[in-house]
Amino acid sequence: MIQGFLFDLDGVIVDTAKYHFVAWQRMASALGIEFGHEENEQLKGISRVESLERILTWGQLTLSPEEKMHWMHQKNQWYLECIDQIGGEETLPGVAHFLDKARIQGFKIALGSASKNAVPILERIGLLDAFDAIVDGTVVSASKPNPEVFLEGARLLGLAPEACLVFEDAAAGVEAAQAGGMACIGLGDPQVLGSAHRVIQSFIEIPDPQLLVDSL
Ligand code: B16
Ligand code: MG
Repeated sequence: MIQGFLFDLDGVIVDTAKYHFVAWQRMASALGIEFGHEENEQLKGISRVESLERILTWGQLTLSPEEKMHWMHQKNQWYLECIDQIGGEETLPGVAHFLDKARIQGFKIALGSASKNAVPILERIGLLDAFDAIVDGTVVSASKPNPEVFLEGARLLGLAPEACLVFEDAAAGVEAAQAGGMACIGLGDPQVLGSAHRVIQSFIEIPDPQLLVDSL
């Protein structure tokens, strides 16, 4: 019986992928590496350090540990410049309503994101208080598809993994949920998220959390 929800952040609660794109592209261009939307897609749900490693591999570039630290810091500064502008209007459709209703219906709610910027982003969009627990890139080190981020979320909610339902927009995140023994709702392209229990385009399709759980 599902008693709790674990939410990914980027692509589920707010579309920050477009800002990661701006910042990674700026870095890639400075390093002479081509970086387009196709590459950005492959970084969804992937940690900052792992994302940098992938971009360097694509560009066949080797950097020292100090240079890598420098570029990760620089990329994050550019990303934060974008994030500084966001507000509640950037929350994806139907999410705030779903979170409200889930709380009223007695579900426990945690965040399970790879981002180290999760708390300031939730503050900016006014949803920090909607979560009973936050597990983010400052807490866990293993990148999805490792299930650590979701297992820690379930633990903090005091629930068994099988009592949790994950919401994810990235293939690596769906894999992480399944590796942790949790059911998963995918948000986005069914071709990419086909192994999820169900794939939706937005929370508008599932306005009632209890009905969703009963339908699984
Ligand atoms: P940061 P999620 C992920 O968020 C993003 O999808 C991914 O593109 C990003 O590299 C990662 O967070 C780390 O973000 O640089 O802010 O620590 O989808 O797991 O909520
Ligand atoms: Mg995501």
